[in-house]
Amino acid sequence: MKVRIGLVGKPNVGKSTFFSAATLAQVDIANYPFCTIDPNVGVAFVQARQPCPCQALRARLEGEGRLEPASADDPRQGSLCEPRTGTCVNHRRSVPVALVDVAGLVPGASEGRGRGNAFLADLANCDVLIQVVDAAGTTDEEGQFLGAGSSAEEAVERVRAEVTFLQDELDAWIGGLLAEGWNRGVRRVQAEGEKGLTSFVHERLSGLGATPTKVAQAMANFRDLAPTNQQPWDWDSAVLRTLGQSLRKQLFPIVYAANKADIAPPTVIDAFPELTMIPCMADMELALRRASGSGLIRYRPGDASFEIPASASLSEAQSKALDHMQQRLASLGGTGLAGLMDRVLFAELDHIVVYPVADETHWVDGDGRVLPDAFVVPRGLHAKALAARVHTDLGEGFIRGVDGRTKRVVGADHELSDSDVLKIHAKT
Ligand SMILES: Nc1nc2c(ncn2[C@@H]2O[C@H](COP(=O)(O)OP(=O)(O)O)[C@@H](O)[C@H]2O)c(=O)[nH]1
Ligand SMILES: [Mg+2]
Repeated sequence: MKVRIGLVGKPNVGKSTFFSAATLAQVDIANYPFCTIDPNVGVAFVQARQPCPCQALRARLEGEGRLEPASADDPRQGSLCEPRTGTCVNHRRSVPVALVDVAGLVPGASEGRGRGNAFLADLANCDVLIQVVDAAGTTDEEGQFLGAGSSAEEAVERVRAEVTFLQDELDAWIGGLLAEGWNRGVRRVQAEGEKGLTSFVHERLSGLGATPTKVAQAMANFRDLAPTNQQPWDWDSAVLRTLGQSLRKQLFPIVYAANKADIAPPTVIDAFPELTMIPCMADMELALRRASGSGLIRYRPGDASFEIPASASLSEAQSKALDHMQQRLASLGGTGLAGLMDRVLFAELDHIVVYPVADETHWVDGDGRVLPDAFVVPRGLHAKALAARVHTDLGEGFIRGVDGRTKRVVGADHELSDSDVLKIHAKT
């Protein structure tokens, strides 16, 4: 159950550039069965917010005199863990998420135009969306280039149109699914009351990732937004639209990548205080990762600068280009991509990273591998639910857990916190 992030937006905003940059790291595809199916699905790595537990492990081992401090030239800068996927350097652990380049946002997609149903099917599988918008306003509604030089007001209006456009498509899609069975839903309300309505909505939208919790939350928000004494069978289309919007916000939270920030009027971002919108430079991230991959520069995603190794022999043109990039990068405090992915995973989805182990003392798996797995899960996930994610048998046979840091025994409904290490005892 990997988190799936959908990249969506009108044509030519930079989705594919963003996707290439974010998924450039070489991964062993065999570990990620979901990427072999579709070239538009890739793996992106996001840095965990808390230090990897291998930091605490190192401190303990050094304190007990069982390990020498890391040497100054240690390429892993002290990290001890052996991640099965992702990396850990200086106790900064990266975790994999699935990223999907969802092309085909065109007017009327919800009615089957363009890639229509294929577009919606791609979206339905995503936990959260990143809408890439053209913050520079260089393209029209269909993504046709208008030429550079649009004013700040024009750029804001174009971005607003992009934002509204996706929301409207999603609302129309959800609204359509609800309307299709509304009469049946209404009969269930007459028979079972509010509970009937909630379970009807859940059934209609389960293909979109609706869960009872999300539907209940959406219903509560809807009741606040559209207080009405009318019975559901009397709700007019405006009330139903509000219901659809509340559901959309739960099912498809959207974070905005204000791309092409390098050529965008800086005030565009300020025009959308109600949205989570982050300036991005996808093509620069792609260029930096490629340059770093070929050894030309030293750059870590998320950094606001890069280094040029003393040994590099650069042409004058290359030096100039790199200087220019260095300035752009400094002015924005980075390309924005790493910060955006962090926001999506840890703020918008409110996920945490937890480390199941087979041994609560040494934090190893059955083969003696140190902290091999980092699971990205919703905050507060119960110990038993984590066990089930590790392996169905562990979930079914769950007896108890042991918190690897405190050594306390924890029960099935113990709520996990960020960076927890958990040993699971189960009947086999
Ligand atoms: N100025 C600028 N151009 C960009 C940026 N990111 C992408 N582009 C350009 O935008 C155009 C469309 O990019 P593409 O990724 O194909 O867009 P898609 O149709 O949304 O997948 C290409 O010419 C990219 O080089 C950026 O951050 N700044
Ligand atoms: Mg594309």
